[in-house]
Amino acid sequence: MEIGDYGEYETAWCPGCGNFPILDAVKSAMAGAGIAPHEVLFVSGIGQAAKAPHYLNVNFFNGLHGRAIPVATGAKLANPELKVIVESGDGCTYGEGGNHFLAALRRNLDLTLIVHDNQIYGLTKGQASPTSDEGFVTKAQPEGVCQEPFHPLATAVVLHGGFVARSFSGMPDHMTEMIRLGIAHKGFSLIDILQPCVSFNKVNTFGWYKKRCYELLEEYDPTDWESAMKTAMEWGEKIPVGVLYKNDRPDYAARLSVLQDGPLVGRKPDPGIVGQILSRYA
Ligand SMILES: Cc1ncc(C[n+]2csc(CCOP(=O)(O)OP(=O)(O)O)c2C)c(N)n1
Ligand code: SF4
Repeated sequence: MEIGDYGEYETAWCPGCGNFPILDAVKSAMAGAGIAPHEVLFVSGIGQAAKAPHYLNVNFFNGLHGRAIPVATGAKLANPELKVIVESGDGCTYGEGGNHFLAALRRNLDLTLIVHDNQIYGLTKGQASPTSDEGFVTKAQPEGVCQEPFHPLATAVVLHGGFVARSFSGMPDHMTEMIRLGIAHKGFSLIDILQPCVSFNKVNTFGWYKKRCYELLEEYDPTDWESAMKTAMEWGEKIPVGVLYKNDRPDYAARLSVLQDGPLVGRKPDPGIVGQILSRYA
C-alpha cells in the first residue's frame, strides 16, 4: 500500500495544529502494515480530533460525543475480519466516553484506540479537559483547574490493558511505530498521542512537550506491571514515550461463547426462531 491510497483531503484544522502529523503517521502506519482502505473501519466521536477519519479514504463511522468505543465494539464483534480503529480526542475518550474507555480495557477486545491528547477541548474553544493539569487557566476556568488530572496511561496499566503506549505529535517516526505496533497487537491497544492545540492551549506547546518527552530505554521491560505503573505515573518535567505496558491475555471475542460458532456477520437468521421470540411480546 502507498500513503496516497488513503487520500488527501482539505481539513478544517488550524494551520500548525498537532493533528496534522498524527494524520500522516496513521497513513504511514497503515501503509507500512499493508492495510487496504476497505479492510479497515475508523470510528470517532465529536471534536477536532474526531474529524481525523473524515480525512482518510477508509470506511468510517462518526458517532456521538464519547460514544465511539461502543460502536466500534459492536462492529468488531459482528465482523472480526475488520481492523477497527477508534480515533478521537482526550475529552471525547476520557471525559464523555470515560466509562466506555474503562470497559474496553477490561474486555480487551481487539480494537486500536488512538487518542489525540491536547489537554483541552479544542472544538468548543478551549475549556479544560480531563487531562488538563491542575492550575491550568482557561476562559471557563479563570482561576485554574482545581482538580487532579486523569491519568489515562496509569488507568490503562492498572486495568491490565493489552497494549499501552504514548507518543508525541512532534515525533513522526515514533508515532508511526507506536500506531503500527498497536494495530498489530491482538487485543485492546491504547496509543495516547500528545497533540499541541496551537489555538487554545498556550501552555502545552510543541516546545513544552519537546523539552519533556523522553523515549524509554531499550532495556525497559513493558511486561513488568509494577515498573509500568511507576512509569505511567511519571508526568511533569519528564514524560516517558514508548510502549509502557503490554500483555497477551486472551481477547474478549475468544472468551465470548456466542462467537465460538463463527462471526455474527456470516450467520443467517432463522425466521422461525425470530418469530418465536417476537411472539412472546405480541
Ligand atoms: C453529549 C455532548 N456533550 C457535549 C458536546 C459538546 N462538545 C463537542 S466537542 C467537545 C469537546 C471536544 O474535545 P476533545 O474530545 O478533547 O477534542 P478536540 O476538539 O480537543 O480535538 C464537546 C464538549 C457534544 N457535542 N455532545
Ligand atoms: S482548535 Fe486546536 S485542536 Fe482544533 S484544529 Fe485548531 S489547533 Fe487543532
